[in-house]
Amino acid sequence: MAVLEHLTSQQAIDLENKYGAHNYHPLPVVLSKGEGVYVWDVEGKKYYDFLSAYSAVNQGHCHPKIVGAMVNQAQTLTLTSRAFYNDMLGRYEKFATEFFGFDKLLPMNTGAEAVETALKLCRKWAYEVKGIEENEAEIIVCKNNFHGRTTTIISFSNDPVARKNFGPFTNGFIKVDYDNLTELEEALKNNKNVAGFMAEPIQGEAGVYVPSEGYLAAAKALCEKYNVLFIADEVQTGIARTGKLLAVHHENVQPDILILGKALSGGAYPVSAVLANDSIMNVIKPGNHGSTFGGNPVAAAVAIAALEVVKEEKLAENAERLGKIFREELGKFSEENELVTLVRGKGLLNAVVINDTEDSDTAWNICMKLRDNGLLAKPTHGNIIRFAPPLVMNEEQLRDCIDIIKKTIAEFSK
Ligand code: IF1
Repeated sequence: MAVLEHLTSQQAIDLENKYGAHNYHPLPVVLSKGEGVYVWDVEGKKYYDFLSAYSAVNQGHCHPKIVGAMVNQAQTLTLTSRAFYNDMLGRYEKFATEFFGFDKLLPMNTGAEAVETALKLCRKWAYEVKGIEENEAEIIVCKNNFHGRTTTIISFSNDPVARKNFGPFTNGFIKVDYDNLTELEEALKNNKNVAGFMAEPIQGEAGVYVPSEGYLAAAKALCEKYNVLFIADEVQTGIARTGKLLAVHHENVQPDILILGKALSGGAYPVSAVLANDSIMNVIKPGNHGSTFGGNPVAAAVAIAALEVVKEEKLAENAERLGKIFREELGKFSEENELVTLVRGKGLLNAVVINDTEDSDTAWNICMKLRDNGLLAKPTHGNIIRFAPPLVMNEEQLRDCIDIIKKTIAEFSK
């Protein structure tokens, strides 16, 4: 078979099953085209995308400005490595640090790499600035976190499927309950070697858990009180997804270290970044950290375009407004449908909790039916369905999707 000849969905699925590692269990749909809020499968069926590649495609599929910037740079200079300077990286670093309000940016590629970078930066700051004894630094994280798939990151995960048989694990992490300030302060008070506290402003994979109002601001204040760095993992919640440029902005919090990924590129290219002020970032010296592709010219061009789109198209404002409609409509629906326990989220990062047991396949079956009805979504853990469309969606499209979701769920009797 010629690599580019047309495939049926089944042929594409069979190829992945035979030649690809089985590290995912995808919904059985084979996509071949994306534009804005829509994707098409290989048979030409059109769908609303309500996952946005886990919030990487906030700007909509194949946004012309982002793709244009990528193609233009790709035809000019793709990669120099950091062994030399290039004319795009400094421009991007200036643009992005001013965009988010930090002194410096360390460019990486994937979210997990940026998380690892933030952890290394935090530890180095603890030894060289705070004065913690070397190799004794502890970083507080939240139970039910998701920060990526590297060995260090799963070391502080409590998801058995993500951890089993991947040991031995990295030490130096303390777990506290999410949205629990008492536990956080206890951990800060009882451990003299705490370097940082890392959290997702909303726990996405755990099921779109929105913390209590004031939690983020109070956590940041506790970090200041105990001279500990507050690290915000905004890989999924950032870039306008929750109705503000960053989810921490709902509480006017500026983290000490900011982690970005996914929609930093609009889903066109792997781009991630760690941002911090000089008092923290300047502990990094030549040779301490790096990456072949980190900060490459294509990533720089794509990220500038992706961030410009966020501002030009007022994506945060749109997410805020449409998210309220989504939660209001699905909230009313949950009052009259026993299968929907509740709806929660911020902006256009929302989840519907299905009234069934953790191990039931109801949520999966609803997503299969949503697929048949022209909308793509996928359950997170157990019985929770995450709904996260591209932020370029308009109200008419959103209301069409709400109708599809309500009609589909109504077809399922408990
Ligand atoms: C998978 C989850 C979402 C993230 C946060 C860092 C990363 C992620 C808050 C790492 C990545 C992705 C990874 C992908 C599915 C998806 C996911 F279901 F896994 F948990 F979104 F919720 N911090 N999340 O959400 O970024 O290295 O992937 O670029 O691994 O299955 P990455």
